[in-house]
Amino acid sequence: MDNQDFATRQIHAGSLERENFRPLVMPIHQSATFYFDSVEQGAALFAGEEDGYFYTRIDNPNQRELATRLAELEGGESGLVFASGMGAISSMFWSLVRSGDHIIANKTLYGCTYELLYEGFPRFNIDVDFVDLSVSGILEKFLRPETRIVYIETPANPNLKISDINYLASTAHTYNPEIKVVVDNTFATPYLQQPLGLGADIVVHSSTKYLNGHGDVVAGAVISDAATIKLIADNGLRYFTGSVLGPFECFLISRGLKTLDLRMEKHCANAREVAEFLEQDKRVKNVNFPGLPSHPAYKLAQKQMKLPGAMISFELAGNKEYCANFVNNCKLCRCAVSLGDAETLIQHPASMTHNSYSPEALADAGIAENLLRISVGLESASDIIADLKQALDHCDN
Ligand code: 7XF
Repeated sequence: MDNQDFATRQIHAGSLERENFRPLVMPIHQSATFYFDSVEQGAALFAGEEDGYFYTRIDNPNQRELATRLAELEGGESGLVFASGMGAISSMFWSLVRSGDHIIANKTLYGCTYELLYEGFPRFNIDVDFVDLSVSGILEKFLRPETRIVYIETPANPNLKISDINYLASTAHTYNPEIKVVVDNTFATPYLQQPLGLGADIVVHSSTKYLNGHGDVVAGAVISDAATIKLIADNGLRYFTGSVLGPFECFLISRGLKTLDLRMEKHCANAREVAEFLEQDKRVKNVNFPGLPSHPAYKLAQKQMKLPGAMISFELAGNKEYCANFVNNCKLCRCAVSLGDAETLIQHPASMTHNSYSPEALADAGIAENLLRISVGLESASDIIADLKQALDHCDN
């Protein structure tokens, strides 16, 4: 080293062997590339003849550990992590569909997923039917030989409709075992609901939400059988989207995941209290929360989910301006999109998360202009309720 130039030494001096530490927590492998022992070893890695890391768009220890943990929690063979929920969803779709295929999707979906299916895929001669898949006995009417994917969110964003995963999976697979039934499990998380165990083939996530839980990361995940995940890794992630999750984001999500059960229990307990408060207030027209006996799928939610979750949507007995006035007067509850954070967040789906829907499509999906959505946080339930109550009182004056 002594006789090397400054420019060389500032890069190489003091380099430690990389494999001899034993940290308890997985370190952040913030490296784009990994060096080979030899040309032959590099070639073997590229050819898939040897397991290991060579480039972070393909694999990285932080990605692999997080994906493996998520797969384990969802009861799947294998997993992949992505730079966003949309990265996960689009990488999954692009890997599985081709021109001429048909997709059956739930009518109620997060706005950008809807846009991908409504605006994006028809450009590539992929036909999509939007169906209210919470209705029992409806799927049979839309299945056809070209159907490749059945896609749902349950509970659905933002109206909290529940679809029967077991019924949808068995109906689709009886018609054609090759059909992939895909469930966006973002609202429930694997702590509350495990779609693969109910017969679904693929689970997708926006890990931005409860999985990370702290509102400081945008990320996504897909979990499925090993062959499907390999296909999505080799196609969707590697060259269709390149939507790779950075090692630091993996680290943060792995950290958040350690408390998923504790957070979900508190989120859900708080949400039940908030939903009960909203339902008894005359200024609230109706409340969508799978944990209320008034929810149309109350029984199914009990069967399919460990707890009813912590997302609530509700219509106020007033117009859009009344709703805006209410939200503008919330103090503790922040007006923001996203969900699953420690902070309680409230937003107006028709103009925010679901503004990609036309007014007709909003009405068809039951997303009224006076519908608000609340992601109940981890604060004290009584403080959240007091804030909502004072904002409602304010609207009356
Ligand atoms: O790409 P993202 O990590 O934002 O995830 C997209 C996504 C996928 N599935 C569901 C059920 C989602 O809710 C989302 C994102 N939803 C946020 C929300 O509804 O507040 C997006 C804020 S515009």
